[in-house]
Parts: sequence; structure tokens; C-alpha cells
Amino acid sequence: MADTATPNVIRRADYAPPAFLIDTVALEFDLVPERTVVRNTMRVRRNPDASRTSNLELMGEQLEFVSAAIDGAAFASAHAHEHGLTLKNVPDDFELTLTSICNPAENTTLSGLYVSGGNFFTQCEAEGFRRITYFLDRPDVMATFTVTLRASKADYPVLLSNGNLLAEGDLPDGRHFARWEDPFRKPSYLFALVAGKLVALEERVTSGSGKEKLLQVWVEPHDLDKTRHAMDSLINSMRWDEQRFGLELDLDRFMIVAVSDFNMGAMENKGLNIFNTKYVLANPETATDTDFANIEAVVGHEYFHNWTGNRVTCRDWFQLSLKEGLTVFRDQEFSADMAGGAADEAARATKRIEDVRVLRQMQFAEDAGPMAHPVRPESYVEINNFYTMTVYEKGSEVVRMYQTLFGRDGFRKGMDLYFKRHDGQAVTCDDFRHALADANGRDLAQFERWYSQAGTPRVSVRTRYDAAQQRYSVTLTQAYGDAAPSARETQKGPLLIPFAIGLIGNDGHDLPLQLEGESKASDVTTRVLEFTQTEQTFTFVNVAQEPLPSLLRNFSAPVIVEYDYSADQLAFLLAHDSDPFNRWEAGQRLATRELLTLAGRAATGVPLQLDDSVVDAFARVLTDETLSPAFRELALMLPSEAYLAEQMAESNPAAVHAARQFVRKRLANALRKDWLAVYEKHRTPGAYEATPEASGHRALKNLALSYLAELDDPAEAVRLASAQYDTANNMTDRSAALSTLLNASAANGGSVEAQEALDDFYRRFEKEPLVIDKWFALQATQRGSAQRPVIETVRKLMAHPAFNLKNPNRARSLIFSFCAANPAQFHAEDGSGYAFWADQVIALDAINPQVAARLARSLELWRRFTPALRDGMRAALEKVASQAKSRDVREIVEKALA
Ligand code: B3K
Ligand code: ZN
Repeated sequence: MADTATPNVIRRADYAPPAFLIDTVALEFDLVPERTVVRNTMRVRRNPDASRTSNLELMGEQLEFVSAAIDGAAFASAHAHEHGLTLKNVPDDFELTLTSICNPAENTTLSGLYVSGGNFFTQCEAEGFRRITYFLDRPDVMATFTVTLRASKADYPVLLSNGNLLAEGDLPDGRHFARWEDPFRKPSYLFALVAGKLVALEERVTSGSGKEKLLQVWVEPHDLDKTRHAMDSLINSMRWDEQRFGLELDLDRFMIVAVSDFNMGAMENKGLNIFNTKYVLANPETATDTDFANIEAVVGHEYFHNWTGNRVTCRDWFQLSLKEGLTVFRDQEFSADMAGGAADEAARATKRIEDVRVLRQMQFAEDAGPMAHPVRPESYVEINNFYTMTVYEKGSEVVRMYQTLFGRDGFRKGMDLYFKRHDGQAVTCDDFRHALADANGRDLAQFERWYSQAGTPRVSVRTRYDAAQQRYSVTLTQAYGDAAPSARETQKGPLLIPFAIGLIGNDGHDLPLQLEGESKASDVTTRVLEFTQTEQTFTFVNVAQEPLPSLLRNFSAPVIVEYDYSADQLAFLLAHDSDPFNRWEAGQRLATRELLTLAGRAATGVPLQLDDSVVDAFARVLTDETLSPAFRELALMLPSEAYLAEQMAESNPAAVHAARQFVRKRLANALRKDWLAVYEKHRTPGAYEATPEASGHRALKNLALSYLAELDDPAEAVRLASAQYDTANNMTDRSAALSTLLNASAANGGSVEAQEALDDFYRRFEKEPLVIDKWFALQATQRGSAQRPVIETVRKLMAHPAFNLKNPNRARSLIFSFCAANPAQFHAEDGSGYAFWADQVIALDAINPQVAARLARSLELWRRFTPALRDGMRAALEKVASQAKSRDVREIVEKALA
């Protein structure tokens, strides 16, 4: 399984069309865990648009070659090798039949065909199909598939594949079969099969044009009571895509299958989506509000791929963001519409804030390190390493900018043209951009730079008010900061940045906006400036008083805005900005600035203090009943430690932790009464409801609880948390209470209440793997103390009978949680965290390179840390570099060390 070959760099510039095309594929599987025989009959012909070669080169990995036949006659000139199968001097147009064997039982990579919990599953994106049979395993080769599955009827009563069920029946020796046909041409990465003991929640619904559709959510029998929310999310997704984009489900049947061993969230295989159980299974006792929201988002995401990804797919993997950026944008809009409808801007804003927080924390960090790459990368060693925050989240921001520029209607026109031109094709990001440009009568040549330049743009803002002339000028300058070298190479010129702006008067209301040259003020108080030069000045006229600018409203572009607001101005924006996103943003700026100053002091041992005005600004949000609870929770949550550390000239996780804790304690003590009142007021008695309102109440209440635990005397918080733990009727409240108990206990070197709750939690949910994942994660991310470093708990938990390195969810719950979500403990000065990290990356590398490579990424920003930590990080990276065998991990650590 290990790939020891020297890593080859694949380049976008080297793209060439395939020498052959495959029009139809008939697959026959004899499913046996240790030895599955696959017979693959293909109709193959030369590609008229490619240069002529005499040999057919098929990709194949970890396959045992059995036989080849052309047009029914055995073919002798077939040579199987490490990377596939070479067929010499083949005809122009022929039927090729190949037989090979694979071993799903031993496949721990979870790529290709594998066994999980005794059932068979597949994962083919990006290059897993070649682990099932020899093929032109690239997305620009599209074929129609017929699939016959044969297996023991007792062990595998359910046999599923893409498309429609053609036939099923019994065979001799207790075996049975099912034959499926997918009427749509598709690339091999969308192939899927599932076989095993599963049951389904079913629903028949009528689509927009009146056709009946069968929807199924397949799970293991004991999980059937956790499928309702996924089904509802699927039905809502169908309706939404019909209404918002006029896109209807094109198959008679749509299936979702849950599997507990899965490398990522879910996979959009045509008509047969395969999901990590984490993004399917939910009921109030086992899943948090966040889980419910994530399930809705991921079900939507995979469903939306049916058009953006499957009907129109990618020409090559460099175009990955064509489907991923667009589909993330679609799922974000879907969630926002589900939360607030099209009109409720405040409710939509909470979703926007959550998305931007992820982008800034994760994608901006990616841009600042050795893995920085454009939305459309130029090269890769292992494509699985490029399913990144940049391709997905920045890619989504790039799509969102079209909508910001052209409005919802203009965006819809562009989408319609895109499907009209490219339905059934494998295309590029340029094709998408051209469709948007042509539908809106615009030249978007400059916009192409968003796809080809890496790094986070910085926009500096200068403003000037001329009272006599009543003119207000805003000068914008764009540049990239001190970007990573890999990013710098790609930067060629200024971007087209849609820069949304409003001007706020002394009374807190928006001022009318009239740009120089316009005859009258526009009727909207937010304008999108098209900022296209390196430096550009926009002048507003008839501005009666000096305004306060509200910049980059609703985060209209994925950039960093630099403007010298005073603390008072930020407090004013936090209280008054009509743009809910920027209200939140003002609070974040205020907090970030204070926290960074404090972290700087903590690093040099200077005593910490916090100005009352900052406390007052937060107090106003806490007690402002006109704001939704969900918004208040977001506004009162301080920027994360990882984000803050990344903002420092030299990242110092210990200093950031000290500063953030200091501020939390200060806010807790100063506002104790308010936190208590909020805690009481936002309880949600009665039956659990998964609505955005109810989840907003729970979020704010649980935030209050966590602040109360910071009090100098946390006894009251411990009492509240214990009671909440015992009486909770839902996982959101129960896990929040447990987390608070753990953190309160860390300050006191351990507590009975915390230990009892932890033990109870385990006993109560022993049979629910997804909840046991939470049990591991809560302990891995808990606060530590000098007497009780968290690494010791983590090491102990590695030996717990429920721990299993082969299950990605479990590995993530303990190891990733500690290494990536507990910076203060992971970056312990003695280097213990790094040594642990190296051992785990190496152990995972031998089991599952994709998961190992994700973990490997947690040290990539090592050069930006304080010197005291850097050496330990480098040593750990070098150890991994000397021992890891997979292409996946090698690419990450070699780029980090380069
Ligand atoms: N397209 C898949 C991701 C496949 C990852 C391969 N390493 C899920 C998604 O983005 O919808
Ligand atoms: Zn996707």
C-alpha cells in the first residue's frame, strides 16, 4: 500500500486529453471480503481529439490481474505493473474485458472498495476507482455504467449501486444478485456500491414537474431512529434547488448510506451518496445543535453536487473548485435560507458569520504557510492533499463575489447559461467564469486572478472628510502581505474586489450614498464599489457630516481590511451598524486588538489589565434584548486561540491562552449578574426543538455557563452545570455542561463532579460511537494545568478499549482534537505534544495515508512560532520525513521543511 516511488509533481500546464475514450462500462462483482473478483467490460475507442498512441495505458493499484480479452478473444499483450495495465497495439474501437481481484477486508486506506462493520462500501474520489478495476481513472472520461453485484444473501441482503435497479434475484449456494443501471454518463470517481445488512427510512415525494421520487436513508438497523433529520434535510434540499436554481432531481431514486469508517464528511456518488455516520445520524439525545446544522449542510452539499459536480463535472483535478467552491456556496446559501429565509438579514448573518470565522481561522492560515495555493492549483503531488480550505471555502467566496457583483438574478442567469452550455460535460473554472460574464454582458478577464493568485489580499483604507465641500473620500489600496514564497510566485496584479461599504452618521443611522458623478443619492445605503486598481479613490458627495465608514459589509470579498478605527469607534459600530455582519466584526476587531496587546504582555511577563470601555462594550451586547440570542452568542465569543496566535509576529500559544483566559475571567467577574440572568432567561424547557431560535437560546445560555465557570469562585457554575448535566433532555445541553465541569475542574486540579459526569456520560452512551467520539474530544480539548497536562490524559485514552486508530472519526476525536484544537496544551514547551504528533502521524501513515496527511498538516506553520517551540517542531517534522512512506504525508512534511 505504501507508495515509496519518488513523488512526481503533476502540473496543470501538462493537461492533455485522454488518448482513448470509454463509452460504456459493465461491471460484475463477486463480493467476498478477502477476495473480490471484478469483471469489467468496456467499450473503448480512440479519442479523435487526442494525439495517436498505439498502447492503451489504464490506471490500476493494489489489483491482482487475472485476464484480458479484446472483442471476446484472449489478449496476450497486456502487461500489469505497479501503476496499472499496459495493453499493446490495441484496435481503434473495441470491447475490452478485464478480470482482476482485490482485497476489501485488508483495505485500511478507505479508498476503493473496503469493508466496514462487516459491510462493503466504496470511495472513489479522487483516484479510488483504480483500486477496484483497471480504468482511465480521470474525470474527463465519462461513461454509462451497468453494475451487477453478487454476494451471500445472508451476509449481504442489501446490494446497492448508482442509478436504477434493473433486476434482482436468487442464485445457487445461498447467493443473490442485483443489477443497477445509471442512465447518465459519469466519470469513474462517481461510481459507488454498497452491500450489507442495512435498513432504510423511505419517503416518496413528488418533484417540481410532478414526477414521483423514492428517497432512502440507509443505516445499520439500530440507527433507524436517527434518520429523520437527514431525510428532512434531503427533502428541503430538493425543494430549495428547484426554487432557487430551477434544478430538479434527475433520477427516480436517491439514496444516502451511512458508514462509520469514512475519510471525510460524505461523497456525492450519482444517486448513491455515501456519508460518514457523523453527518447522517441524529436525535436530540445523541446529537448537538451543531450536529443538526452540519447534517443539514452536508446533506444539502452532496445533493447539490448532483448538478454542480455530477451533471457538469471537472475536466481535471486542478478544476476541483469548479464543483467544490460552487457547491459550498450553494450549501451556505441553503443553510442561510433555512435559518432566515431570503429576507431575514439578521438570521442569515449568523450563518455568514460562522462561515467567515471558519474561513479566517483556517483558510487564511493555509494561505500563510507552505501549502498556500490558488483556488485553481498549478501543481500537486497527491491530489487528496488539495481538498483544502482554499479550494472549498475560498472557492465559495469567489463564487459569492459573482453574486455580489451581479445580484441574485444576475447570478441565476449565469448559472442557467452554464448548464445550457455544459450539461453532460467535463469543464474548467474558466468555462464557469465565461458563462457568468456572458450572461451578464461583462468582461471578467481580471476576475480570473482570483483563481490563479494565492495568498490573502490586504486592503488598506484611508478616508478624508472635507466639511466645506461635504465630500468624503475613501482611498483603497490592495496588496498581499508578506505571503509564503509559494503564494508570492503566483501574484501578478490587482484583483477585481467587490467592496461593499456604508457610511454611518452620528446618530448611528446610515447616511444616503451619492458617488461623485451621480445625479442623486441611491435608495440603498450599502454600495458595492468595484475596486480594480492597486490604489483607487471613491468620493461620496453631499455628505452632511463626517461619517464613520462601515467597510466590507457582509464580508463582500475574502480579504483582510486594514483601517485605523479607535476603540470608541469600534464600540459605536458594535452598537449601531445596520449591517449585522459588521456589527459582529466590530466586536471581533475590538477583542482581537485587546487580546493581541495582552498576549504581547503575557509573553514578556508584564501584568495584564483590560480597559473598562471594552468590558462596557461587551456588557451592552450581552444585555441588548433587541439582538437575537444566536447573534449575541457569536458576538460574545472571543476569537479562537489559534486565530489569535496566527496574528502574532511570532505565535506564542501559551501567551495567547493566558491573555484570552484573563479576558474571559475579567468579563465573567465584571458581568457576573448579567451572565446569571442570561443563563436563567434562555433555558429551553419542554421538548427539544431543533429550530434556529431554540438553538440560539441554548447557545447563549451555554456560553453564559462557560463564562460563569471562569469566576474566581466557580462553585455556583459547578452547581448549575451539574444540575444541567443531570436533567438535560438533549446532547447540546448535556455536552456543554460536561465541558464546563471539565474546565472548571482544571482550575482546581480535578473535581469529583467532573469525574462523575465523565463516567456517567461514557456508561450512558457506550453503544453510540458518535457520542463516544464526543467523550474523547471533550477530554482532548479540555483546559489543562501545570499539575495535570492534557497530554497525560490523551496518552491514557489511547489505551482505552474504545480507542481505535483505524476508525478516522475516533482518531480525529482524540488525536486531532488534541493536536489541532488544544493549542495551549499541544504546544507545551517540553515538546511532548510534538513527539506525540510525530508518533501518531507515522502510525497512521501505515494505515490510512489520507488521514495521516491531514494530521501532518498541524505543524505546517512551524516557522511562525516562537524560537522556543520551533526546534521541537522541526525535529518532529524531520522524524516524520525520515519515516513516512506515503506520497500523501511526504508531500506535506517535505513542503513544510523546504
Ligand atoms: N467530493 C467529496 C470529497 C472527496 C475527497 C477525496 N479525498 C465530498 C464533497 O466535497 O462533497
Ligand atoms: Zn463537495
